[in-house]
Order: sequence, then C-alpha cells, then structure tokens
Amino acid sequence: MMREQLEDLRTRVLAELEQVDSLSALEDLRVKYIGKKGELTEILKGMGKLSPEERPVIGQLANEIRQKLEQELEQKKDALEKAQLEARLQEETIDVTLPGRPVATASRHPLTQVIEEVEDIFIGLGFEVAEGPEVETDYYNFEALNLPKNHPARDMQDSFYITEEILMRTHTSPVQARTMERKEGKVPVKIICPGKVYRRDDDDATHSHQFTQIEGLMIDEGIRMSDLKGILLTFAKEMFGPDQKIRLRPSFFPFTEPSVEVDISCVMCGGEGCRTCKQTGWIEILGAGMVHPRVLEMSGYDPKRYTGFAFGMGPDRIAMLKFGIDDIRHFYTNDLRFLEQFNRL
Ligand code: 2NM
Repeated sequence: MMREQLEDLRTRVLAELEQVDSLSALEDLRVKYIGKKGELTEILKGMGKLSPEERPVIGQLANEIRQKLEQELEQKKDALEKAQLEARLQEETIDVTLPGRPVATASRHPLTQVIEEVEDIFIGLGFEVAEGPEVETDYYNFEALNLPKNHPARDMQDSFYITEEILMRTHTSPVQARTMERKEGKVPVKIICPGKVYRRDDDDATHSHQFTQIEGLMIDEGIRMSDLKGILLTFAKEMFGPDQKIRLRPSFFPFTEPSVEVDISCVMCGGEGCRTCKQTGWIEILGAGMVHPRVLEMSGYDPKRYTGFAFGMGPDRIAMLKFGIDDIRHFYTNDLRFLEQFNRL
C-alpha cells in the first residue's frame, strides 16, 4: 500500500517535472512534494502502522525516491538556470563592430578662436588680459583718451548713447584707461584688452554696428617705437607665419603721437599682389602709436618719466582673412550652417 503510494508519487513528480519551464514552478513543485510539509512527508506519517519487517524496506525505498527526486530537481534547476543565462546573453548581445554614434560637439565661434589665439601670443610675450564694461562713461570712452567734448575725431566713432554721459563703448581703450588708473602710476603696464565694441555705422559687408577689438598697451621707462615694431613683428610671425613682414605708415589717432597704420604682407599671395590685397602685397590689420603724453598724464603716469605704445586690431577682419569670410555680418547672425564650418580644432 505505502510502496504504491511512494512509487505513484515518484511517477507523478517525474511527469510534472517534464512540464516545468521556470525556476519558480520548479520551486513550487519541490515544496509541494518533497518539502517539509510536502506529500512525501505526509505519506511517511503512515510508517508507524507498518510491521517491523516492512518498515526498513519501505524506509529505504522512501530514501531512494527522495534522493532520486532531489537529484532530478537539481538537474532541472541547473538546466533552467543555464537556459535563462543563455537567453539573457542572447538578448543583451552587443555588436562591438558597429560604428559608434557620433558625439555632438560644439565648436568655438570663429571670432573666439582668433581672439584666443591672439591672447595666447601676447600672454607668451608677458602681457596680461584685461577686461572691462561694455557700457561706459563718456569720461573713460573719450575724455581720458584725449578726445574732449566736441573733438572732431569723435565723429569717427559715432556711438549708441544711453544718456548724455553713458554710452556703448566704441573701442576697448577705456579698459586701458581704467587699468592705468587702477595701477596708480606703477610700471610695467603690459595688457591686451579684447572685447565687443559698438559704433553707429551703417551695416554693410565690412561694417557692423557691433564688432570686436583687441587693444594692447605697454608702459614703462624707455619704451620706444622700436619696441612697438618688435612686438608687432613677433605677433605677425606667430599669427600668420615666420615669413611675415610688417610695414608702418604714418597715421593719426587722438590718443597716440606719433601714430601709425600697420600692414602685414598679404596672407593670400605672400606679397606678390592679388585680389585680397588689391595688388599692393600688403594688408592693413592694425592701428598703433606712442601713447599721447596727455593720455598718460590723465591716468596718473608722468609722461616725462614713462613712455608707452598702444595698438588696436580687429579680430573680425583677421578672422575674415584667416577663414576667407566675405561678410562680417555672418559673425553676428548665428546661422548654424555658418558656425558649424569652424569646428576643426
Ligand atoms: C588703436 C590705435 C592706436 C590705443 C591707445 C590706447 C590708450 F588707451 F593707451 F590710449 N589704447 N588703444 C590705440 C592706439 C588703439 O586702435 C586702432
């Protein structure tokens, strides 16, 4: 009677085991039949009613069946686990030979690239970068630079006024006046001032009401025009190539005396003459000169003891030359089709 029960149990468990397809179903099966409160335990409760001769025989059979079932369940468990792992590996396969997705990278604005390049060159020559406000007072923008009220040279720099006394700066020179004032007569002064400036020009391909400037200033005892020439030649060679030449022509600025226009040999034709340089072989990129004694004096430097040079250049123009851009307004209209052409750094 108990033998049949046990053998029937075995048959049923083995049959059901065939159908099991998950680890949780397998566990349910184990609990139901051979767990502590399972059917096998139930059956064995009847052991007490057996005769002393039968008891060890049935006991042994029960153990064999339990062992057999445990073994079968264990095997099934291994097989299920293995299948589960296989399925996961299959599902999570990555093809490492697929090309990667490109990471979207931003690029620096062409003007920023040029400005940073100029900064690097002058930092290498011992200059510091100075910055200041774009909304300026009449005093720093004009007066302190030897451009008193009603001076005719103010016309060249017609501006956007906020009030009678406050305007959008027309050049970065006010940063230099502010720096000199802050240094209270101490030398050396070696700064470059990059930034946005504003003029009420008509906008056309080469003029914008907003553009950028980098101005430089060096003051110390015994600074001469030859120092200006040396610094600018070094700059031209670093910026445009070791074969660069520079040429100085007399000019006028209210804040420098004497004043010069500085040309570099044409970056397109190397001086042969071409469309870019209008067949002259030279391209004007800078204005410069020896700082006017009145400018030094107004900002607290004794012009009998100290001299200095200053210069100003337009990164817009340099970037147009460098990248072959034909319209300055491209820099300020933020058309991505334009801007995305400069991400090669
Ligand atoms: C230029 C040309 C010549 C200039 C002068 C000064 C200052 F503040 F020292 F007076 N800063 N920049 C200067 C001189 C700027 O730009 C074409």
